[in-house]
Amino acid sequence: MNQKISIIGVPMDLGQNRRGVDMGPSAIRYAGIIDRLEQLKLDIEDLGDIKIARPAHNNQEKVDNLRNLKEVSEGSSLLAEKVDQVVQSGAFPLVLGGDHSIAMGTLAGVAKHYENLGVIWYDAHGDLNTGESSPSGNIHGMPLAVSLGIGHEKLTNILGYAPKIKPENIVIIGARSLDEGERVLIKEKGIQVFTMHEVDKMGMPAVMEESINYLKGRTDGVHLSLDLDGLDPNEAPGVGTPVMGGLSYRESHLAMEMLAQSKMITSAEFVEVNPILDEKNKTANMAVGLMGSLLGESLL
Ligand code: 4U7
Ligand code: MN
Ligand code: MN
Ligand code: MN
Repeated sequence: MNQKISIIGVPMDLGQNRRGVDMGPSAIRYAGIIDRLEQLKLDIEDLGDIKIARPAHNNQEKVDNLRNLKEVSEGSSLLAEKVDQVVQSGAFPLVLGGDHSIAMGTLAGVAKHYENLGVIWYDAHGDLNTGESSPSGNIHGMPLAVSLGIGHEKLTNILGYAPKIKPENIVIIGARSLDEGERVLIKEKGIQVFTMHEVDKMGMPAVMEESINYLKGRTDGVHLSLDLDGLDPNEAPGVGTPVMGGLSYRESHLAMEMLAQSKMITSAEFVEVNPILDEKNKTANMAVGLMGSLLGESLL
C-alpha cells in the first residue's frame, strides 16, 4: 500500500507582524507540491486550508505580551483537531504554513499519538520564548516552548493536555539567533542544538547523522518542523525574519534526503514562506524541493 500524505494549509499570519505569510500555502501549492509528490507514487490528499480569523482591529492587540493570543490559539486548535484526525486515519500529515505559531497546533495533534515524539526544529531561531522573555510579543517565536508546556495556558493547553513533547526529544538545527531567555531554557532543559557554528565545523552529513542516531534510540515518531528562515536569505528571501549566515539549499536538500533514508519522520510542516517578500516564488519552490526530498524523491 502506498503511503497516504494529507496536506493541510494554514493561512496564519497573526503570530507575527508582517503581513503576507498567510499566502504561504497558496504559494507552495502554486509551486507544484501536489504534482511533485504524486510523481513519487504517493497517495496525496489535499485537505485545503484551516479557517483562520481575519481580525478587523489590525492585529495589534496584545494580552500579556502575546500578540493576537485569541486568534492564534483558536487557529492552532482547529489545526490540532485536523492533524489528530489525519494521524488517527494512518496518513502522514504535511502542514503548510503560515507563520511558525501553527507548530503548536500541529504538535498538539501529532504528539497525542506517541509516547516519545521526537522533534527536529530546523530554524534560524529557537522559538523558545514566552510572553515574559519575548522581545517582540510575536507568538511565532514561542511554539517550541509552548509545546514543552511553558507559556500561556491558552497555548500550552491546546487539545487539553500538556506538555506535548519532552526536552530530551528535541534537536534544533541551524540556530543563529537566540534570545537570552532561550539560551537559559536550552541549558536548563538540556536541549540538543546544532547551531550554524556546529554545522560549519562538523558539516551537514555529521550533524544529520548525530541527530538521527540521537533521536532513533529515544523516540517512537519524529516530527520535522522546518522554518524556511533556517536557509540563508540569499537563497530563500521570502521569509519574515531573515538572519544571514544560514543553511544552503544543498545542505538542506541533503538533510532531507538523510531523513528520508532514516525512515524516521512521521509528520512534517514547512512554515514562514512569505510570497510578498519573495522573489518570483523562489522560497516556495525551495520548500517544494525540500518536501520532495524528504518524501523520498531522489532515492533509487
Ligand atoms: B520564527 C525573535 F526576537 N526571537 O521572539 C522573537 F529575534 O518562527 C524572532 O523562527 C522569532 O521565524 C522568530 O521575536 C520566529 C526575535
Ligand atoms: Mn525562524
Ligand atoms: Mn521558527
Ligand atoms: Mn521567521
